[in-house]
Amino acid sequence: MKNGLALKLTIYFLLLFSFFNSKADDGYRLWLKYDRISNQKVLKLYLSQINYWLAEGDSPTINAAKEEIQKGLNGLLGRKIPQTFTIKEGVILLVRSNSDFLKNIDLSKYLSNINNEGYIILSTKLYGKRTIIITAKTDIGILYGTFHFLRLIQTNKQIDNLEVVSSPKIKLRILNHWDNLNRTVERGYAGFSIWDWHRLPDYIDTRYKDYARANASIGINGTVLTNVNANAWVLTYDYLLKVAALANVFRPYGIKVYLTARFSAPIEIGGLKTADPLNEEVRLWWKNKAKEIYHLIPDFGGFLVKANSEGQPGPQNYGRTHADGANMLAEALKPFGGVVMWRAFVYDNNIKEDRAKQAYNEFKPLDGKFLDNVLIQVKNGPIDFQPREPFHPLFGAMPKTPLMMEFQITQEYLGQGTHLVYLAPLFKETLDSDTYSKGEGSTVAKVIDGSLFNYKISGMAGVSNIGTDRNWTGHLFGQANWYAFGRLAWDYNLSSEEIADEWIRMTFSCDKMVIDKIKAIMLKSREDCVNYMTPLGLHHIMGWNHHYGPAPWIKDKHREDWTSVYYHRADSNGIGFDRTKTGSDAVSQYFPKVAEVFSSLEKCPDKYLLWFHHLPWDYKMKSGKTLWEEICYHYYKGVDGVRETIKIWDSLKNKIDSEQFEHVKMLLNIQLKEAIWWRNACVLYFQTFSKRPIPNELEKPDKSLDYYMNLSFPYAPGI
Ligand code: BDP
Repeated sequence: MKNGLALKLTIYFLLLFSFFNSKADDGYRLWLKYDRISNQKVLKLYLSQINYWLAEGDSPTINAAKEEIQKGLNGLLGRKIPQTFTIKEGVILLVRSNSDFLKNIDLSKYLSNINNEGYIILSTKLYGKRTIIITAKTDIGILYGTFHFLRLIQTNKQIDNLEVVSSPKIKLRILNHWDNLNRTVERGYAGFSIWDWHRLPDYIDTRYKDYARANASIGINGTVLTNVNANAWVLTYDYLLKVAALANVFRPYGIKVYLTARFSAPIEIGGLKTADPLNEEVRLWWKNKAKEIYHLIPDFGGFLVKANSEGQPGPQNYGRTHADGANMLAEALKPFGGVVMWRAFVYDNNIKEDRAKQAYNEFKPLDGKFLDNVLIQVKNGPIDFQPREPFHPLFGAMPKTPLMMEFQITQEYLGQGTHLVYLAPLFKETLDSDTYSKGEGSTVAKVIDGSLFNYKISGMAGVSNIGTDRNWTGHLFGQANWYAFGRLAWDYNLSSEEIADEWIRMTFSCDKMVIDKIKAIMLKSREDCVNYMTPLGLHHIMGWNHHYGPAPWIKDKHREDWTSVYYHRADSNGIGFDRTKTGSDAVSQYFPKVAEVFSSLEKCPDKYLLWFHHLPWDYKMKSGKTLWEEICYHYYKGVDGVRETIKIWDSLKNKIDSEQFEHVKMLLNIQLKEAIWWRNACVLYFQTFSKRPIPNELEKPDKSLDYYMNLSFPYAPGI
């Protein structure tokens, strides 16, 4: 009888265990899972090293750090790690650098290397007891240090010899949500906006705090809540109350809120007849608006503005310059410490000039004309977040105006919600590019961190990929791009590989085999995507308006600069956009050293070839192949890359969480279908000009060009 009961119980527990085991991970917890460490050796070691935690102070930020360290340690170590109030053996100590606990140790050599957001983590002895000190000049520094320390445990790193000194290289590390007030998200592929405007300010979704935790864990310290294609309504009192409620949740986590300012707001919600930035009434309206905002949100970050671009209103509607517009807003925010992030993403189809040149032409002459709380926010490349672009020529060209970076985390042009594309290599490619603006080594990173030209403020923005999907980003690997953006904004010297390594360990497993395989997939994924979409410098050949899928045939639309033929310029002679002296001469916007490389057929890297040159189909490439063959091989290589990814992924079955595995597996199958679609559509289309065969050894497209040209997607997401 007894045995029978024992057997039944065993079976019951086994079933229960397997249920929980297969119930699996829905991705909500992002990289902050804090599951018990599975490697018993590592776990035992930590348990022998960590006995207590002690945190001094009780500001909201310190309380957040306390909550995090408690949650993190208890979860990761699978045991309650108690709080203590005195130094004991094996304590994790969270205190300000001027704490009495630290009065006997000399921190000066560390402190001089960190700013107000930086932190120090040291394994040492205090009063003869083994202690790990997490310290900073400020509470937010302590919170950042706490997240760093937890990351070390999550990623199974040694903690007995720590000497971490870390400080963000860039001041404003900001997400840009392209979220509309009706909760749709422009170019969003992960559901609706997480800002529940209707139920705010009274209803505080638990997501808001988890959002703040996730961002703080990677050092993001600002968020623009609303779309750059702005709605003035967010500046009305009722909405500002809602914004204030969000700001209250984010504040302990060091995150400031910003809003997009619609330039015509004084007319739309202020009842004025004009929005002319030199009109006194208009100026006063913005000043009063700023006062109202700061009354509700004392640490409001400022405004992000898209003006005179793609139909948005702006100062040029009144014959004024971008500087007039930006300075008016800057003046209103100035007394309260706010900034204006004015976007350089401007181009006009009525101007008969290569779109790639227009931002530079507009902004370069305004260098030095902006107030000191204005940053110019520049997209990484001169066109628009394409799978690959050379760096924007404005970087390095405005020594007297702080330029900040705008990256796109949401994958508008890189497979949207279904393609696994790890973006750190794309971000790094831009940041590491040498502008030569002050001689060799004048990288884009050094322009935007302010070090090259002594900018007083510096910033990096990432267009968010976050939505209401349970796992936040739709594709699980979208989380890696959010993560990578934050890590690089903190420290652009981290390599794509290091960042991937951290994220994989926290998301999947610390098992070496798993890490190696997933890392291999991630690190090649962006190049695979470039290959099956826009190899060799091709760009802007995607679907009309929704930008979903290939459509190199787009032409004869109301705006030439939104067509594909404008960019690839394929004809019977060849393909590519001549941006050298014989063409649009966009190369001349770069510093001579760079211009020389991009202009020269010998020196121009293959990856930018058709961005800068129009070349005959039989042009001899460095590989010995003709240009036509090379284009074909790249498209096929891209598809093969996805096939290889699927093979690697399949080998992870039963090695990682089953829900994660299946989720990614299904998406990879979509990615493969779409990669083939891109390849076939583009190769068949360009073949109508090249009139040359697809090389024999390559599989032939199984559908006709007509088939691809007739596909339509009226309900594609993200518009
Ligand atoms: C393009 C998007 C469009 C944005 C625009 C922008 O297609 O939805 O509004 O950029 O950045 O990439 O303003």
